[in-house]
Amino acid sequence: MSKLVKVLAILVACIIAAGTCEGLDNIWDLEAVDQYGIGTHPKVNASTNDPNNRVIVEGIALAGSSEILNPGPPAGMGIAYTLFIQDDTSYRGGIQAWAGSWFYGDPLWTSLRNTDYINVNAGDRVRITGFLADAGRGKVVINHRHSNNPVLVFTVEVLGHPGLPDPVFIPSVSACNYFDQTRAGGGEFYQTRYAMLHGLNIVSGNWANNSLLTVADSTGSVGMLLSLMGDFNGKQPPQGKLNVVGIFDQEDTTLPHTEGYRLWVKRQSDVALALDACRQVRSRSNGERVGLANKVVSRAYPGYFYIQDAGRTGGVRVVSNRSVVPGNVVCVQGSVTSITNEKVVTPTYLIVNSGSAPKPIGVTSRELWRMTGLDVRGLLVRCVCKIGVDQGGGVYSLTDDAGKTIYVQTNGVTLPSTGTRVAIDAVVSELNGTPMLLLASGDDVHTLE
Ligand SMILES: [Ca+2]
Repeated sequence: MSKLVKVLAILVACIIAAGTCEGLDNIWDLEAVDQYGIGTHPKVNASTNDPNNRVIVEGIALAGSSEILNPGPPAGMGIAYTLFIQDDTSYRGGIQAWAGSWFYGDPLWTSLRNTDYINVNAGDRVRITGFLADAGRGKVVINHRHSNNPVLVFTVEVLGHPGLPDPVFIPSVSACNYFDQTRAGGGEFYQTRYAMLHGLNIVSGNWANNSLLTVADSTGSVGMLLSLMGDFNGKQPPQGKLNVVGIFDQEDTTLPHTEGYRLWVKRQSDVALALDACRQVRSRSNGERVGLANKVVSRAYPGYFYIQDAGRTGGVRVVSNRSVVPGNVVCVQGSVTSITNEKVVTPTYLIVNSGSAPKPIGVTSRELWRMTGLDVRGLLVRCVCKIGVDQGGGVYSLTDDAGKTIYVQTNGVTLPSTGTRVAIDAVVSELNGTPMLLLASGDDVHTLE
């Protein structure tokens, strides 16, 4: 579903729910900061004697209530409940809610875990009602003001389960590791949003649960916090640069609160090997997790599409039912699998942005058979050839001026009659070592004579 359709759907849902959205606070507005990174919204640290100072926010939980901190019950030191929710009606805004069990003790904590600080799954749409605070760590949160007063308890309700949002792609570390009070960019823009960074090296820190590492690319460094409740212990990160998805967060306990940005990573499977080029997927093992950034969709087919490097050096198949069109710019994190010996990527995370449709590279059957040293597999090509004969299963043979036979999978497109000279635009795949053009549309068959 496109962002616009999503927004419209939510608006319609609000209207149907007759006023449910009325009185909702805008998360982005609640997170406004001054030059010191201190929350400026009037309800930040406002008197809890006035129930009207409560805020009501709705958004998508970016992690389950047991994925970041251990919420118990029972109560105990370090047993805490936290949620990060992201606004799903705009491209910006997220807020954290937090409660510490040791302020309550049992049986109150156990009771509250059933009534207010309830279990939530990642991807749940939730509503949180409570008081707003700036706890002096660089962000405005909903919490209980570190009190056991029942009036200050915030309430979490689950409204549905639309699933996790696509992460936002942060183009470089330098785009997120600085403070900008206006929030036009920098850490404040990305704070409490689901985000992807690509091409990170580990500078320092241990690979373990609850460990804060420093990671960097050529533009700068930033924190990366491995979740206390993650599965990092005893594992190693991929050997090479990293592609990572997590919750963008800030923890800066000293004034000004303008540093301490970090990506809070939930689990090992959200960390992948960052690849530069699509063709590098071919040398990875099945099951390995890889990430590719800013690749261009060449053609889309039922159930999959191809992406290629902007410089047209190679391409790879992405197995997905997501609606994409040629020219979409894609960032993907997923696992490597094989389909008839072709290495493909099945995404866990997929980010789709707009762009310009790529032009095909002209080839002959010599390039398609890799007789010239060029490797055009996975790329959008144009091949001038004559239509051959039906091989069954939607496959036709083709011959070109270089004389070699190649094949095209028509995918339901009706070809001109045998012997017709055509230029075919298609992505190059292969079947059992034989070059196979994958036709996406009748518009890609140009009759020449
Ligand atoms: Ca902040």
